[in-house]
Amino acid sequence: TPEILGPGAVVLPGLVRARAVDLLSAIDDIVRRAPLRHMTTPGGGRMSVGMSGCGARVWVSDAAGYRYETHDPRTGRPWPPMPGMLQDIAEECARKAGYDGFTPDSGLINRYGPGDRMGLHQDRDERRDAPIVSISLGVSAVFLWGGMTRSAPVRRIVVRNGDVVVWGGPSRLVWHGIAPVPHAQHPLCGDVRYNLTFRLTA
Ligand code: MD5
Ligand code: FE
Repeated sequence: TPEILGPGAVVLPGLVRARAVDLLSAIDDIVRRAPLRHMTTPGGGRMSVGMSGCGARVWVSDAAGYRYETHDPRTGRPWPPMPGMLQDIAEECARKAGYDGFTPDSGLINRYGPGDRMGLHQDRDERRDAPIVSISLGVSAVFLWGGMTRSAPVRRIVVRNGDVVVWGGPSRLVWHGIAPVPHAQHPLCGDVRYNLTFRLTA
């Protein structure tokens, strides 16, 4: 039973849970070729989340700012291509949320260890006329769903292994984040939470 978060924003609980093992093995393949790393923010902070990705372009952050890059700055190589399975799952998730024909060109991987978090932010660096599909794997976390301004009230939504969140349209620029991930164990991931987000960047 989908839950509506707001206009254009939907939670699809457990939609990909039966495919979690395949998704985690796709993540493993990608991070073997493009290792997870802690990016630096323009303000000089170190992100607690480990990041990598696949597809034509992947989001990076460093002292110069936020942007999408075609090559992994750490290896100098192009990012691993997006596996067809991931492309297909992202398209299916978007369709079930009411967005037909979503063809992401970027798959971002976020890895959260115990206590890691992502502060409230907006995703402003990619196409805003396309939705974002987010898949949660491993340890449960609390997703922070704010409003159109930084100071709007925040809803707390538990996201579990296999849950999918899709948002676009009027909700595309909603402020959001992830509360510190609890010290917990998941049979497939140990004490780790992974988030996969699919976006259109060009
Ligand atoms: C995560 N990732 O679980 C979080 C939340 C990110 C990011 O925020 O930018 O990689 S995934 C849910 C999400 C992502 C992007 C936008 C919105 C929600 N939203 O507008 O509500 O690692
Ligand atoms: Fe985000």
